[in-house]
Amino acid sequence: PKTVYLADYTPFGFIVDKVDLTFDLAPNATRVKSRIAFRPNPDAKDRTFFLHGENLKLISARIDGEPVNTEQTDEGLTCAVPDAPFIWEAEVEIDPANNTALEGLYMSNGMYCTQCEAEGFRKITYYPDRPDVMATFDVTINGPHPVLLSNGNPIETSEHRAKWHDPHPKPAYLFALVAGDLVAHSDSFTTMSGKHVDLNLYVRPGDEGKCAFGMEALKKSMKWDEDVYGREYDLDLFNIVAVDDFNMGAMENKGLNIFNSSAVLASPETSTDMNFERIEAIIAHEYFHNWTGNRITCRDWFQLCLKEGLTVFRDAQFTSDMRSAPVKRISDVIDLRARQFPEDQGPLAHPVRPESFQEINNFYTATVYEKGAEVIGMLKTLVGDEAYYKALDLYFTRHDGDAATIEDWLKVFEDTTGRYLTQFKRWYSQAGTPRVKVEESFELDELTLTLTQHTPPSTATPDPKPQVIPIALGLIGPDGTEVLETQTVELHEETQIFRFTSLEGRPVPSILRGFSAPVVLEYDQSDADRAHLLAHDNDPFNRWEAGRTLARKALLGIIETATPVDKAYLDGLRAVVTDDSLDPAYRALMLGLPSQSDLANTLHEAGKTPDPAAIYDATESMRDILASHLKDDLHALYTANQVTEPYQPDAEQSGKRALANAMLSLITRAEGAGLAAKQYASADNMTQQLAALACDIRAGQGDGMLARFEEQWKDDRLVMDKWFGLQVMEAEPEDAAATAERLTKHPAFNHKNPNRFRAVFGALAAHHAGFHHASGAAYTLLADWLITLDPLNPQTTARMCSAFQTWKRYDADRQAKIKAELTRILDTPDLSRDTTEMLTRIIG
Ligand code: BAL
Ligand code: ZN
Repeated sequence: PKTVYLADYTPFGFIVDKVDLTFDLAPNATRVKSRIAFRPNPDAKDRTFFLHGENLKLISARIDGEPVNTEQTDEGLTCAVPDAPFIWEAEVEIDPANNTALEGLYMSNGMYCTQCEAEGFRKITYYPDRPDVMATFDVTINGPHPVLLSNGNPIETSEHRAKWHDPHPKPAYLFALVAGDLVAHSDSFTTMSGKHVDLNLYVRPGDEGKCAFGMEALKKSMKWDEDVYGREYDLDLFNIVAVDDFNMGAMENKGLNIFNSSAVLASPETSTDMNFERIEAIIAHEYFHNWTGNRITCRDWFQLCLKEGLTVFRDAQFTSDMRSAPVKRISDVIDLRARQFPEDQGPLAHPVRPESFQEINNFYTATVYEKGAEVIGMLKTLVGDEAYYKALDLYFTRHDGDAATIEDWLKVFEDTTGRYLTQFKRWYSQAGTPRVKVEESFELDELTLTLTQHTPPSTATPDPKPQVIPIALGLIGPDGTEVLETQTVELHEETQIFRFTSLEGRPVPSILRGFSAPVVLEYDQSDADRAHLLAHDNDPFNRWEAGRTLARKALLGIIETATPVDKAYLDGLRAVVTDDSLDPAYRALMLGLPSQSDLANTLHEAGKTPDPAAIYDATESMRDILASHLKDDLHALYTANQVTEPYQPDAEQSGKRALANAMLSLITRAEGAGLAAKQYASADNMTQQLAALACDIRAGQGDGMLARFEEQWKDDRLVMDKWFGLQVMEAEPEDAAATAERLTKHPAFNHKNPNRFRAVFGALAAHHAGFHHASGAAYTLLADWLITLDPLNPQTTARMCSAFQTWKRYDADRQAKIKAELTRILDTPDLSRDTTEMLTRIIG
């Protein structure tokens, strides 16, 4: 496959002023007529007229009304064009019913829908399918469907025909079309300047009852973006459509967002509290793209983080405002460490702004999204809130309507603050997670902290240079009071020394508060100091972090030397968990243990070979120890955190349910599944029902309850995804692969549906001890299914390959088994570009 380089960017030779599209829908033979106004681009040197196009049957092509001869390849076509403005007209035929890749125009349960980001539009018609080509679109849809939607505002709707006009110039990746037998949940929003906007959430008949929460989330997002960023919506209409077959979570098409049904449909009976929170965040994310992504888009796909990092950062701010800021921050860091750190520290490492790719779909990664958002957070910390919002205002004013770059983005900050961001820019250009070593000394009344940064080299960045790292820190005195409020020091040299004087007695440093930078802190703080922070740190993130670090040490002690868990840690944890002045959601987070994959990584970094079975056993015994240490509190906390009011998916109630369910899990360990059965029987919401089912399976009681659950929910595809996933997640390690294999034979398993495929195989990959069971059965099973799925859906196949990205952590036998499977997949004839690129990088 061909590699594309950032350095090779050149503008397209033509400007597109206007696009007219007409669709005559038919499942196997949809006709797409395009009429596109081109003119030479004065800023471009190269005037090659190349239009992308894939899997298209060309029926006719004309320029200024005259038929033209074209030269076609698998990737597009060229032809001779006038050296003056001209009209290109083409008619192509496509086959949406057989489009299992879910890119371009495809069908899902009888409905037509599109996914064009990043390069799907070229599967709909011939076009310069690149984000810097922006044009206004008029779209006519002919088809026998009650609902016919496209971007922008409707200008004509009659039976079997609709015409849409989108006045905002946009790149083709934001094009969308939906046609089907759908019902709308409708509402409206009045913008800050008094403009009325119609809002519709379109779903399949039967799903009407699952729309209210998403609609409220949309209205809250619209209001929040006005209040916090001064951004107003710009069309008369905002439509969202839910679709069952979708590769991603959702897509921000202009005025017509298309959502994976799992990312929008919600009801208390069928969705967990976590589902509700995720839906609220994704709705916000896609809505926020209207300004950060659509009005200001990316010049080329290397700039993807320009819209994604910023929009993730904005949705995180939104969730923090709607819910609990500390809980959101801790959850995001858990997620970052689980998904982004392994990527940044393994063979798939790439900068937040990559410099080359073969298949751009492989770069919708945790690095571009989540590390991209962390970079924005650091920038905001470094320049301060006021300058941040001033810079954002300038960004919106200066670049509205542009296809912009990271250089444009940083320039608005430089112009606003007068500060050079040359070194800061390394966060965009260097791969790898920086490590910051902390050395501490105290003499008389002075504390000295020596901070040293080091980023391990990678293939993507063989010679990393020091970065600008904002380190928020505070000091906690011997009596537990804060003696230095949070201040942010900037580490930009390799080593810097920071001194704090006039201290009465040695304080305990609380470093990297709020996780102020996405780095690994190498700080050999004593257990006593960490216990002090667990008891007293007034930075909620670092208080949690102290507990987390102690838990990690305790687990490693069990794994490596069978060391009994330190009672001081258990007492400290108990004090936090039983402290009713603390948010229950926070206390539930405190009880969470570092993941088994995280422990494997810690051992690997220490030069040891992780044994997944030993890690699993240690985690299990740690949970038994927690159950035993907290045994006098479990029932009281379970009871105290029962919600008696009607179900609400808000932060307060979901926090209580999280803590009560953490208690239920420990109670089940100590006493068997009796209370779980009781909770299951009385649950009126999915959060409690599913938690009870998980406890029941873990206690080995699963079959009766699982069968009842299946009987109750067999017609609800989103709930059945949970049923599939949970069985794999809760399987004993030696049974995980067999459980997944058994589930693939279930009549409701459908590998063509990404949600169902991920329910089973995402769960298998996440089951550390099950996936890495010494038999290698899970490796073989996953490889078999990746080979099966690749010709149908390369994008979902390639993403799932990342299950193997940490393979070099493990012993020689496991490595050999994995390598054999990766090679077997790579040897498959006609393997997609997506999967080939991923596996080649992973094998290294
Ligand atoms: N742009 C792809 C989906 C998302 O990040 O919103
Ligand atoms: Zn996004």
